[in-house]
Amino acid sequence: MTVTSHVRDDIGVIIFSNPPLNTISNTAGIPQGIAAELEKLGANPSIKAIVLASEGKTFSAGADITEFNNDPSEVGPPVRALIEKLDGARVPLVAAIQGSALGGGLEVALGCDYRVVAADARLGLPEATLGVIPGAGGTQRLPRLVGGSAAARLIASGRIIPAQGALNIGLADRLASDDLLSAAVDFAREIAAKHRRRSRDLPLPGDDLEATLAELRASLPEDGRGEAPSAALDAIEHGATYGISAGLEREYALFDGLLSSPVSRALRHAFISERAVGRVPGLNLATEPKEIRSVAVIGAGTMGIGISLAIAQAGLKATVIDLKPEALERAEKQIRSTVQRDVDKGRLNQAKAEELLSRLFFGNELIKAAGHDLIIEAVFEDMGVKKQVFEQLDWIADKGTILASNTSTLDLNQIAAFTSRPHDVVGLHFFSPANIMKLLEVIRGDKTSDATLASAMSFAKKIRKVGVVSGVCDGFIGNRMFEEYLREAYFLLEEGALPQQVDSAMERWGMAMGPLRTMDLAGQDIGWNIRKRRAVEQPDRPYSRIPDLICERGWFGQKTGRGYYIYGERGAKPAVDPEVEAIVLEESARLGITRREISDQEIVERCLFALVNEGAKLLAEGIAARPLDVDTVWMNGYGFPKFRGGPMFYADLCGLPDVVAKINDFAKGHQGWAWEAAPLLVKLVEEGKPLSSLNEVQ
Ligand code: 3H9
Repeated sequence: MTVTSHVRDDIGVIIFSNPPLNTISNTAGIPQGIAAELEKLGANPSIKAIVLASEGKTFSAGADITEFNNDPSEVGPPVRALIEKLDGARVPLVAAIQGSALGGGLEVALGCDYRVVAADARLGLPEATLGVIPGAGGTQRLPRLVGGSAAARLIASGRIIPAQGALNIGLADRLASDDLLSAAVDFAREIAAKHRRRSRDLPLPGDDLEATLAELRASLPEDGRGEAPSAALDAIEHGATYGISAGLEREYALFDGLLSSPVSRALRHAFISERAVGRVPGLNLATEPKEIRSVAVIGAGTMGIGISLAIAQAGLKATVIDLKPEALERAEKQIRSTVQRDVDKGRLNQAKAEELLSRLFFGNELIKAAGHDLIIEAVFEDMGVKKQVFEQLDWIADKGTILASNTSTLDLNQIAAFTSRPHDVVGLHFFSPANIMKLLEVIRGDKTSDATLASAMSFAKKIRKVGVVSGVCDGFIGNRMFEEYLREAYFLLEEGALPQQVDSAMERWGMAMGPLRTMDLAGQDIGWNIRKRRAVEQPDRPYSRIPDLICERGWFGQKTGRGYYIYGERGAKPAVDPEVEAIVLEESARLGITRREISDQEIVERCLFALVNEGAKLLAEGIAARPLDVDTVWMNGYGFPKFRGGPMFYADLCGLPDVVAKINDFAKGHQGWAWEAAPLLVKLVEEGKPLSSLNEVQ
């Protein structure tokens, strides 16, 4: 990191640099460094104004969130002291903003009198998305610049606005047409003769703040998600009522308190983990990924269509290949109608839609897969079918082409062995709808080379997915855990709960969708097929008959209008099905179970600890490298709430000794055979360590 200054005639220029994103890091001494240069320039009487700029593509991503676990009394004070220094400067200050100016970065810019922005600038106070509030004056200064209502909306949502939007609301003062620093220096010269215009001295514009605060408060979720936005609104209101000094004091206290809240810790863990999954343990960092420009997707079913769309949306070319012309025709129609829906909803303009469609090609012979950098197989989930495809791809594909399978359950090592180049084979397990879901499990086979894995991870990033590496096992990380979660949900039904109770308990806890509703959405026939296969492969493994009893009636969920619930018009709330209730009650009776009241807490603990226990087994087997990989899979592919941080993070929060004690209790209850504390959990408890201690393993 460096902070330097120089003088351009009568204008001082401070430039700070802390790659890659110029965080206002305390440990790197950024606030202290800027303050020192400010003092130096301030002492020069010939200087009439000062420009504050940074090096690189982004002005500043804000405070360094990796420092938030430090003592709260050390987090806020350095940047607050810097802003006080900016307030006390003798001459007007101009911030020159390129790329992002977020959080503490924007707060430093708000400590300047004016802001000149480059066309690519994005400004915002997204702290609430990390479970905290702006803690260096943002809740007080932004309202004075743009009005209380506009500021409250921006801060509560964490919304980021582009340069022109910032200009429109008075957050920015000038848009630089090309050289940002020269434009900022010119601007500084224009305003040099004026008095200072500190944002803290501006009168709060009169607007409908009270009504806006009431509206926003009413819209906040009642669970942990509402905590930070609600605190931000309090700080804004306090400053509007009692003046800026009181407002700042309130803001600082709220920020400091939120730093250690479980919600903020979880959201920070989610943010950091989503990025850390890209650093794959054991993968040689020097491995150059292969550049992927065009992709062939084999299979024009639901997955093939979604994958092709995701690729084209990211600006790459995709060729959908299917031997059945009618399947291709259907795929093309569906792709066009999905893109048209985006145009109709204003998410895409017509020109961009045409461009996107022009990147999609269709072919009805496998030979059309030749010449692409990557081939993704998305055909029927059957080893025989996969064998045929991969044997042919082996002679069709150019040397060095990456061969990927979208299998969700089959053995990737076996698939790789159908080719003469298993080192080029990798799994790319997309989640449906593949053009929307963020998660991509990248499956590393026993023989997958580092170059193939690095290329697959780089491809994931390119198509804007969160790629998480998983080893080979039935179900990989996500579905293997999902099966345990679901199994426990069925056992709860046998014992006394009803589908709507299990789903509501999990949804109230924060899951985007309860387990049974999820099965209705995914299509129950898929799970049924897997259970049939399991019954042959693992005949001794008992499981609940309830889902089979539903499937036998042809009730596969939403697609058949009936599953655990009855589905009416699209968008209508699914109705409870008395016949499903009768099936559940009959099954309990058949098993000789006297049904009992089951609390929401028990439902949540049994379902979640089933996840935790299986996650720990995956870690011990090396299928998942770190707990943060497991958490990222669940938060990006299974609707696990980010404000809970993923199952493994949540287990640490509950305390591993308590989790293991509960698991041991469950082992004494109904279907207790399904519970045996994972040896890794037991070992960590004995050693007094949390799961997070395994995140440091590289
Ligand atoms: C705050 O400011 C509080 C103040 O109000 C109060 C102070 C008292 N800190 O996302 P990328 C890392 S709260 C630490 O892939 P992009 C990131 O983990 C903060 N590290 O880049 C990754 O590390 P690695 C408010 C950070 O170009 C690397 O940088 N600010 C931070 O796709 C590259 O990140 C925010 O909420 C950070 N603040 O996107 C903004 N930011 O390579 C958070 C990033 O080791 N940041 N890293 O895995 C972002 O939204 C995006 O990073 C940004 C760039 C859009 C800026």
